[in-house]
Amino acid sequence: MGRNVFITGATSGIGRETAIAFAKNGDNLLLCARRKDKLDEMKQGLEDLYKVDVTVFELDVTDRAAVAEKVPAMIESIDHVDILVNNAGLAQGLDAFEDSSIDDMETMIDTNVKGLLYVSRTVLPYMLKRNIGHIINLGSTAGIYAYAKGAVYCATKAAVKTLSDGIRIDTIESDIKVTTIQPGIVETPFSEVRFHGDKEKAAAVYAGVDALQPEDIADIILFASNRPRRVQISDITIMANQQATGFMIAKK
Ligand code: NDP
Ligand code: 8X3
Repeated sequence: MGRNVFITGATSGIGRETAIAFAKNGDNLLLCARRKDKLDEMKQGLEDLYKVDVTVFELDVTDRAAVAEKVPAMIESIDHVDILVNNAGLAQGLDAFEDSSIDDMETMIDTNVKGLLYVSRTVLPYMLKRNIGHIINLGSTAGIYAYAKGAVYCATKAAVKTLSDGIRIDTIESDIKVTTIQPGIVETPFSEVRFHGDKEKAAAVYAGVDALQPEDIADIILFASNRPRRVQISDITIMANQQATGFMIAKK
């Protein structure tokens, strides 16, 4: 029988490809994001193709009250969650700290840190009740190596890594696993979101780089989830072949 996999931010990029990878593996999905039309399309496509159960719901992870109201109801409707992939996240702006928009800073902190906390804090008690579960958090090489003009984004991803470690410590007596996935440059709509819709600026980020593709990361997330019960992968860092640290990339 397939596992129940809850993925946040499933409408695009890494989250979308991760949903596809788990569906291909025969797992059932609980998917959320803000764009309900895209979720509905995914539900239909994945159920038709892979004959798995796909439940979708609109959720803004920064909305604490909505997380508290909707997530328990959705979990109870599918019985339980085996795996939570905290993928919803974004960067906003690429500016020197002194020029950065405080609104952008708050959006990154609210989404990447507080949103992940709201969802994890709600899901974890359900996992603890069954003494089994796996939380997989999307960190980034940006959380390991700060880069110019990315101080707040990098800080949010460093926080993801530290939160994962802290939750792993606090659940040590149970069979809960916690994994941080730390990708380098992955070609997704991430940069278009970062540059507030400026497609030209976004395309320049990936020009001359054989960037990671979202399905590369999805494969690795699926691998981490498929280890025997005794095996807990704490962190995986994945870079493009042309990449050496967070922003050190040899462009061709
Ligand atoms: P995308 O922009 O393609 O996808 C981001 C996803 O997050 C979308 O599905 C979006 O859905 C969702 N999302 C954003 N804000 C919210 C919110 N408030 N509530 C619910 N869902 C939300 O980017 P990526 O796939 O590249 O990014 C996915 C994760 O991977 C992020 O955490 C990112 O930081 C991380 N990452 C990305 C890397 C890259 O180079 N691309 C490298 C390392 C890590 P919707 O708009 O429908 O809500
Ligand atoms: C997102 C990718 O290149 O901004 O984590 O570090 S990057």
